[in-house]
Amino acid sequence: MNNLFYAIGDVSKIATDDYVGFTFFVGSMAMMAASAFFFLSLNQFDKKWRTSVLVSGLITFIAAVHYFYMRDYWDQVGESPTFFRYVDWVLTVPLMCVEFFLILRVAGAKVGLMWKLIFWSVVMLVTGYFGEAIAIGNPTMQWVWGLISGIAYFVIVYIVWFGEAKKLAETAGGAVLKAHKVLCWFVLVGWAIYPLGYILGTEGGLFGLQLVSDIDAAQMSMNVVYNIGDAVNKIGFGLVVYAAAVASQTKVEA
Ligand SMILES: *C/C=C(C)/C=C/C=C(C)/C=C/C1=C(C)CCCC1(C)C
Repeated sequence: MNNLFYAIGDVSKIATDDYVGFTFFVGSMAMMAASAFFFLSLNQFDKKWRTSVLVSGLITFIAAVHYFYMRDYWDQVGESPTFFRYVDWVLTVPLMCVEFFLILRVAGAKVGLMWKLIFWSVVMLVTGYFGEAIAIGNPTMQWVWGLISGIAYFVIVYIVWFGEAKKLAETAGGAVLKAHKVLCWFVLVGWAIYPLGYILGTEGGLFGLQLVSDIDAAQMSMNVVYNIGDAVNKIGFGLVVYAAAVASQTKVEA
């Protein structure tokens, strides 16, 4: 049974109580499987949808590669792979913003909307990184960076739920409107998992929340929460786009 947890090229063992190592491993496999699924489905879509599904595959594939690195880092260094984590996010979250733009193109979405979303996502992640990597051991600064990051997050929530993106989705209607709605929920609920991980990972907690007693437990729970968030959001997001592509194409053919 333990053989299950030997990764190719790296023969270290994952202890049965190492939930972080376990979720890194399962995460990397899930991301790989999802990538294969999206890439292999590309031929069934016409040009209009192919790019969107391709981007779904790129998001999970980039994550898969980072998960292999993060699993090894966790195993060999025994610390949070903060750097790899944020490199992964800074590549994949802007691509999720691109997805919003791509599905809304039918309604005449402008490239400016894409750059706006990308800009705020980068602000959200860079300030988050400052809070996690640079302000470490300084709860006040972690609070400040977390707050700025949270504001950027809410700008994104606003744009997709009520702003420009919402109006375009209504113009598009049909499968696009439906997909946009689900993606909006992913951003509001699915992405909210991350600030929870951030709070959990901060020594002594944040906002007066003392959730876990010591820094090791804090880092452990943070990584498990981030890993669950990544699986839900990256694979889920991709499947929503895939389903929209299938739905809109079936309608055209019928
Ligand atoms: C695939 C990866 C995704 C969808 C990552 C999303 C990350 C976030 C929405 C992170 C948000 C954060 C805050 C809103 C405040 C605290 C710092 C962050 C970066 C964890």
